[in-house]
Amino acid sequence: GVSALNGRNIDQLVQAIAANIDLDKAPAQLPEPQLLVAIVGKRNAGKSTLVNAIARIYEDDPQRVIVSEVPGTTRDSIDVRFEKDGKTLVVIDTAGVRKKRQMVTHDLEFYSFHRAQRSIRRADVVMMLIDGTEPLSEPDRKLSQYIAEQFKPVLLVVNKWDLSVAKARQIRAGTPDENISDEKLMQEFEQYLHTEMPHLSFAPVAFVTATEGKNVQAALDMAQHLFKQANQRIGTGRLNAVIKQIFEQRMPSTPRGQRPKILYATQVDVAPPTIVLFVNDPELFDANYQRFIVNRFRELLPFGQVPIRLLIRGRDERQIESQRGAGGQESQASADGGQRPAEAPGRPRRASRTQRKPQQ
Ligand SMILES: Nc1nc2c(ncn2[C@@H]2O[C@H](COP(=O)(O)OP(=O)(O)OP(=O)(O)O)[C@@H](O)[C@H]2O)c(=O)[nH]1
Ligand SMILES: [Mg+2]
Repeated sequence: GVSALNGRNIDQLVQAIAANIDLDKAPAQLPEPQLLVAIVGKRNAGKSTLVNAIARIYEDDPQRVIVSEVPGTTRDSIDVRFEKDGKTLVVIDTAGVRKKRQMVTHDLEFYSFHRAQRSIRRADVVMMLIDGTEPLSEPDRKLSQYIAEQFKPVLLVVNKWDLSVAKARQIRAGTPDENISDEKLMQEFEQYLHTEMPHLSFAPVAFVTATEGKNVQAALDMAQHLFKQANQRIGTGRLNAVIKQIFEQRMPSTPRGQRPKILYATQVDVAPPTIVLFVNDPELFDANYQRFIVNRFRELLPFGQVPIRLLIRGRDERQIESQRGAGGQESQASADGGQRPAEAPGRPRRASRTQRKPQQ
């Protein structure tokens, strides 16, 4: 017997424990999550229903699957962890963002948006859930704006597609359009989203019915694909060939006598793909021209559906660039024109995140 009170046989116990523990085999910590998907959207869009649909996909897998709920870092966000084939998917179910007029006080509205912002910052890929039965509203616009500012890969997920299609056909009852096809309705909705949220015009759109799990697997595959896209590296040779082509197609318009010149381009980071353009005079490359470059990059480089960060630097800043982010003037443009992200590019990051590789 062992008695803690008088120390009887404690040494034997310690030996027995030591003999049974091989510290080399013990996991030092939980494995790093491979893909973190934030599900955000306005209230009642179907976020939790989608998370449950994802869980059903993973549970139906004949192979061993672990589904566990881990309380999120904020009170009302939940990290749900899935594992399959040694790969980990963490889905953050975020509390819905409400309209201001639904708020009891202004503070509550602020906190629901604040929690969504936090989930977006943590995510590798954002699934922005849109209620297909309603027009876009203020929470959608605020969320989309923030996602763009953070340069996050985003999939626009139109949910409740079952209801949306039924409603659209009902409205058209008695008109030649009453049997409008699913494809046509999707095209119309996609067009509507990209017109209303031009800063996310590059984002792919998925149409799902979360309650039936319909098209949910395809949405997950797309999220995975966006993650890979955002983590690609383009060699300097290829990049400079592309930038030459773009510059030859169109040069920035400048006052007479000033000659804009591009010295060279190089990709300095992934997620978001970050491209530095060294030029003779950054003043000659305005936001409009930067937007043009980013859009052409999206056509000519394999970054078609993800945000791209462009930095313009002068020739004297080349030294600085070798110690990324150490200073220097920089300008940047996203698709909708030069919004600055909340954090400076080249900010120090946790090593674990930079080293993460996209999974297969
Ligand atoms: N017909 C239909 N109903 C849906 C679908 N997805 C969700 N719903 C319903 O929409 C309602 C809201 O779903 P939730 O999953 O709770 O929405 P949520 O976004 O998590 O809501 P909050 O967390 O409060 O922001 C529920 O009644 C769901 O059954 C869908 O694809 N089709
Ligand atoms: Mg919910």
